Amino acid sequence: MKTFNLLSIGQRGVGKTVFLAGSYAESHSQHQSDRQQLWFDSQDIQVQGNLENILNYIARTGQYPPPTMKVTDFSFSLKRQWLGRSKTLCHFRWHDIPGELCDIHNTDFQRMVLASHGCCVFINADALVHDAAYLKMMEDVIDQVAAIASLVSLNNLKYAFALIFTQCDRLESSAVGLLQVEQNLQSLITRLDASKANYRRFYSAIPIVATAGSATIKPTGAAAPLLWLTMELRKIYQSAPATLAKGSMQGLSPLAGTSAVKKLPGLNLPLTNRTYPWLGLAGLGLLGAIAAIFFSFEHLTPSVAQGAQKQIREYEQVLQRDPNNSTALIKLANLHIQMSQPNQAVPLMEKLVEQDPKNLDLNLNLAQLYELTSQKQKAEVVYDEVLVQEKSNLTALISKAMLRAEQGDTEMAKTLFGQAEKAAPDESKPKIRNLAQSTLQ
Ligand SMILES: Nc1nc2c(ncn2[C@@H]2O[C@H](COP(=O)(O)OP(=O)(O)OP(=O)(O)O)[C@@H](O)[C@H]2O)c(=O)[nH]1
Ligand SMILES: [Mg+2]
Repeated sequence: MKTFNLLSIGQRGVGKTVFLAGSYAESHSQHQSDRQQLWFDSQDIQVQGNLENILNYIARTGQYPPPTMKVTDFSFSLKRQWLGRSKTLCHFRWHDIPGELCDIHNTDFQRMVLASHGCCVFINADALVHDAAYLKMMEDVIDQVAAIASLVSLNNLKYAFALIFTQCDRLESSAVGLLQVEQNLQSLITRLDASKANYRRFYSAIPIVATAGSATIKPTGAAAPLLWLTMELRKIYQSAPATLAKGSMQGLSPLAGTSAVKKLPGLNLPLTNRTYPWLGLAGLGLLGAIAAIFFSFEHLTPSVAQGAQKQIREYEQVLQRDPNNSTALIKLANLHIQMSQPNQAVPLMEKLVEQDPKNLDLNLNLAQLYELTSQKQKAEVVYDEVLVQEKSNLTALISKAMLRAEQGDTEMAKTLFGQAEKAAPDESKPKIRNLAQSTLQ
């Protein structure tokens, strides 16, 4: 039976632990009160004990639990009531993490990203509406989620995101409040839509209510995200997903396949090297860049990261003296990509292309950086320019085909995939055919 790993992304105090306790409590009470068909449970005595501890703490003190100090693992089984009998559908694991762990520079978090099949993204609805600075604080989280969505989309992987708006009971009028939540989170929604991500929004409200001499949580909408996520993953994995990662990914997280990229050496521009990274051939392309954003820090200790910052300052000084120094431009772009700052690499790459417009590798790197920073139209313009210079350039043909397919222009995508297949060496033709099939299905 399948076990899905659910990642949680959310800052300190957003409501991850309260959500977990509320979700468990709601799932159980719904199941007990109206024999709810779907619910989840844990057979693990330690997990049950940890959950009881949280709920007892609330009952005893009338307060929410204290902040999480260390990662605690929770394992659950998703169950269905059927004809008076209960059947286990799948298992899932959830790590309750302290907020600061949710940082792409943290190796434990990177490992969790790679092992995950789906993720819960926590957003404080109350702060989103009432705290003007909150959206700015959320930028890192939004970048992380958008980067995972890009990685999934570029590799044609299957993944599901539950966007969980927490503390909704604090919003005065739910209708107006929820509308504001929607408006304020447009930037994330746009980026998820651009990657055609499989996501759904959930509104969780877990107030504490006092009852005779005791207190308890009264959750609403807290069980739904985990039920949806696990059912969705179950559905996805029943119809064996087409992945571009090598071999079958059965039993492994889809993102785990991309960890192959992590073994590639640090980014050395030109990134593309005229290879076709998402066909599993050697080389670094956009996938390398995205993976680097997540994973390059695995071998970057804090002192190495500091060293990179120092190098950035040094190359910036070189460019102040000599703005067209191409070595400094390349090195600096490379460092920004490694430091998860692709936006800052873009103008540098634009300058490099301006200096050497006929250099196809540089053009392709620029296009890939545009894709990475959600500037798809600009990326397509550059792919077109590459194709003017080299009409059977495989990276440009395939990348443009994927972009056209994303825009719903299946005809054009089909034509481009056809051209790519024709131009590709024999051993790559089946891969291109598979890619076209899974993209256009
Ligand atoms: N009213 C209300 N408050 C909530 C809710 N969820 C969380 N809170 C508040 O948010 C605080 C933090 O919630 P936690 O669940 O501990 O947050 P966390 O994300 O686990 O935070 P760390 O463990 O510190 O990373 C709680 O102490 C509550 O004050 C909710 O649904 N309603
Ligand atoms: Mg917590």
